[in-house]
This record gives sequence, structure tokens and C-alpha cells, in this order.
Amino acid sequence: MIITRIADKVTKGADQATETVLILSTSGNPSSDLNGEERQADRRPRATMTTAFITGITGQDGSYLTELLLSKGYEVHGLIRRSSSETHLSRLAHLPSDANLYLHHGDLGDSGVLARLVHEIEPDEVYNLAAQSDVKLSFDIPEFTADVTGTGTLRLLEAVRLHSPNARFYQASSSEMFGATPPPQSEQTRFHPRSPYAAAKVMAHNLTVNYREGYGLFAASGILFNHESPRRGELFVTRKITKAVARIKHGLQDDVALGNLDAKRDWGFAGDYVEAMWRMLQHDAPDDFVIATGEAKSVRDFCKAAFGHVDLDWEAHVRIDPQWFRPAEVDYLLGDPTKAKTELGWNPTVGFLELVAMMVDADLVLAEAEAAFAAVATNP
Ligand code: NAP
Ligand code: G4F
Repeated sequence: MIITRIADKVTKGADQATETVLILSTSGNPSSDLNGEERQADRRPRATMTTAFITGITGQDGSYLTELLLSKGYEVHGLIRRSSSETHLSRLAHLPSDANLYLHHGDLGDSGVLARLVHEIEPDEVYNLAAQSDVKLSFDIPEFTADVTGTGTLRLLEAVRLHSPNARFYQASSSEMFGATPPPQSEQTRFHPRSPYAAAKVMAHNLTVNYREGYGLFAASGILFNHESPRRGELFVTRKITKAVARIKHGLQDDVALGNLDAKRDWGFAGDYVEAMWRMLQHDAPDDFVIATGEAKSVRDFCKAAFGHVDLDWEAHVRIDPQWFRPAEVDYLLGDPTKAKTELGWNPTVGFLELVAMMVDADLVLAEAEAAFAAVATNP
């Protein structure tokens, strides 16, 4: 196996620090890699270190999971897409440059690369977190969403089945799969997807179950309800609100345009939810688990809490813009995490108000820096 090392500078990290991320990209002739003695000799010692392969490593969950696995002594390999900017690596940029972390270029749309990487890395655990994960956007780019979020999972399952069948596989399933089915939702609740994204996740979930039953893969599916953090993408409603609250507080904007304030979600903290992913793969048997807090709040409740945290009246700053409505809405998600609590010993540690405060406080730091920069730019 030929490995090229590229030390890459990334300027904005999860904690806004400037740090160095080590990128390893594999190259060379894959076919000569597959069976050659040289390749066998080249393989890393296997006995001492658990190896994980994460798709979606640059996302919110990927970054928290990477931290968790590194803290447990894992060797972590991540799939990254080619990007014209380095900002998509920002959630990993705070990790030390000597972290046991290896990043490989690839894409869930490229089955050849997935097969080669799974073969070369020989992971003990595979976490499939990559997806086109924006529900509203999935109505605008449905075919792409189905290809990445649905068929992409099939490509990865095939790679694992053919090249690393003893690896334990985690699928990032979603409470969106329940869609229109009334709450509370558990592992027994029927799916009624309400978006191309949710339909693609149902496909991926069903394939994961099928590869478990058909080929005996250790394939687990976490049906995770909404989970948030300061690293949440800025177009998801929670982060959109907390960023706006912070910028309004610092005089950088006046209001925020939202869609349906009546939708209810079961919001938890992403750091807690990656712990559940890991526990699923340590379980004695592969299974499906709902991960949720068991408490639901509306978007309106979130606004009240977030603006209230900095003593602002939310009604003075929130306006409704129909562009944020969806062709089909998911009205009410409320998870029943009893099975995960009982069988995995998993419990959420961060409550709703604590989560809101954590996100607003993090965005206040960013807004303060932005305001200071703007002041210097106007009065150099
Ligand atoms: P996220 O922040 O949107 O991250 C998505 C990740 O997927 C990013 O690393 C992205 O890479 C990568 N990706 C997108 N398209 C790809 C492709 N074609 N090939 C390879 N990688 C690709 O999502 P998240 O919130 O961390 O969620 C992680 C997973 O859990 C997703 O599958 C999501 O659908 C699912 N999920 C999330 C929640 C939640 O509330 N957060 C709940 C249930 C399920 P770039 O950085 O290059 O864009
Ligand atoms: O924050 P959201 O975009 O999250 P959504 O649609 O629930 O999806 C997220 O959670 C899923 C798990 O259930 C994941 F599978 C998925 O990948 C993603 O992480 O929207 C939450 C609610 C919706 O009902 C939406 O209509 O907020 C409502 N909303 C109201 N105004 C808005 C807005 N959502 C967004 N993104 N932006 C708004 O301005």
C-alpha cells in the first residue's frame, strides 16, 4: 500500500483554533494491493488497536465520534470529499496533528473507492454517517439525495460484505423515517417518510437490516432523533436560531426568518448521541435502537428559550417567511428510548435548556469576534 502524507493547514476549527490536520491519501495500483505479500507485510499490527472507518467524518456527528474514538485509543480513518475549500474540515481542525487520524479522499457515490478503502483499512468498525442530510434541500435535489443517502449506503454495505465481512457496521438512520406516524415513536413504529431524504433513509435502513439477516453482517441501525450542538450546520433550525440570537445581541442583524414554528422535535445533544452509536457496536448482537431524550419541544419553544437566554423578546425578532415551509412537514417527533436505556445502558446527559444555552453561548463568542472584526474593518 502506498501512502502519501499531506500536512494540511486548516484555519477554523470546532473551537476556532488554528491547527494542523494530517491527511493520508492512499494511491497506487489497487489490484496489486489486494493479494500481494508486500501488502500483507505492509498492514498495520492488528492486535493492539481497534480501527474505525467513518464516512461523514467532517460533519457534526463525525467530529464528535472521532473525538470519542480517539479518546478510547482507536485508530480512526475518515472519508472526505474533494472540496475547493478547506472549510469543510473545520470541525476536525482542533484535533492535535499527531492524532491517530487518517483522512482519505472518496465519495459515497464511488463504489470502487469504498471497496478499496474498506479492503486496505480492514476496519473493525464502520460508521456510515455520510448523507445529504438537509430535509428541505432534499425536495430540491431528490435524485442526488437518494443516490448518496440511499444507494450510497448500499455501496458501503457491499464493500463491507465483500472486503471486511467481520467488521461491525453502524447505519445513521433517522427519526425522519417515522414522518407522519404519530408520537411517541419506538423501534416498533411504522415508517411513513415525508421527504426524499426520509425515503432514502428508509431504503438505507431496510438494506442494513437485510444485510444483517441475509449475510450475517454485524449491521446495527441507530434511529436517532434530532441532535444538536455548537457544531450543528447553520441551516438547521436550532443553529439558525442561536446564530441569529447571538448576532442580534451584538447588533449584527435585526431579525431572523423562519418557517413552521409549530413543528415539534425531540432535541438532544450530539455528544451524547455518538456515545450511543459506539455502544451499539459494542453490544452482543446487532440490532435497531431509537436514540432520543423522550421530551419534545416546538420550534416556538426553542425560539423562546434561545432569545430568553440573552434577555431578548423572541416575538420582536422572528418573522415568518413561507420560503422555509416544506412541501410535506413532519409535525411531531418524540422518541421512546427505553430499549437503548435498558439494553445499552445509554442515557442522555444534556437537557433542553442546557442545550439551548450551550449553543447560544458558543454563537455569542463567534458573534463577538465578528463584531470586533467589523469594528476594526470600519475604523482601521
Ligand atoms: P452533517 O453535519 O450534515 O454531515 C454530513 C456528512 O456527510 C458530512 O461529513 C458531509 O461531507 C458528508 N457527505 C455528504 N455527502 C457525501 C458524499 N456524497 N460522500 C461522502 N460524504 C458525504 O450531518 P450530521 O448531523 O453529522 O448527521 C450525521 C448522519 O446522521 C447523517 O447521515 C444524518 O442524515 C444522520 N442523522 C442526523 C441527525 C441529526 O439530528 N443530526 C438525526 C438522525 C440522523 P462534507 O463536509 O464534505 O459536506
Ligand atoms: O432543523 P431542521 O431542518 O431538522 P429536521 O428537518 O428535523 O431534520 C434534521 O433532523 C433529522 C432527524 O429527525 C435528521 F435526520 C436530518 O438529517 C436533520 O438533521 O427542521 C426542524 C423543524 C422542521 O419541522 C422545519 O420545518 O424546524 C422547522 N423549521 C421552521 N423554520 C425550520 C425553519 N427548519 C429549518 N431548517 N429552517 C427554518 O427556517
